[in-house]
Amino acid sequence: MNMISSNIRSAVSIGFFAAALSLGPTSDVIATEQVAGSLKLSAPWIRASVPGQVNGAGYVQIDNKGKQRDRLMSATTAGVNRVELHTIITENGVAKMREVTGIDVPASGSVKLSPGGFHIMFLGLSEPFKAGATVPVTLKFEKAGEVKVNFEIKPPTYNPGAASGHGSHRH
Ligand SMILES: [Cu+2]
Repeated sequence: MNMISSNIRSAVSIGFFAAALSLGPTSDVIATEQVAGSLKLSAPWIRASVPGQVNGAGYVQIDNKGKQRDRLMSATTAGVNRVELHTIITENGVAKMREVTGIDVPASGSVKLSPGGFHIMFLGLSEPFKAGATVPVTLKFEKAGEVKVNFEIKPPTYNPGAASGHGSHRH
């Protein structure tokens, strides 16, 4: 019986990686933008793990065309112990991560999850995040409900905030 259950477990795990690999060639098409109700989710990405790293962070731009505020309540994905929503605060010159209960998306406005601020925290990775793969994440919003988003894994050196001035765009 032990042998059977261990065979099943490895079959599931191989299936997971085959699915992840098959998304690779089309990831540019599916990962750039997604609309859910009045929300638009753009450029979802996760920083690739460096050796020894067991946690990871995900980022995405969320625009709200609606007249009502929405709120990101939680996120889930396979292959991690726990997913939390975090922000970064600075106390006495030291940046620290803090869990938040939700991230508001203002009416007719936007919120950008980005390095140095709000992020989706993946805790206890069963496998490292490898650049070039995608991670399917389900985001749960108060009003828009559940939205499945494919996060693209970018190299550890990727930092879109440093390379362009688009981060300051606001409405
Ligand atoms: Cu964090």
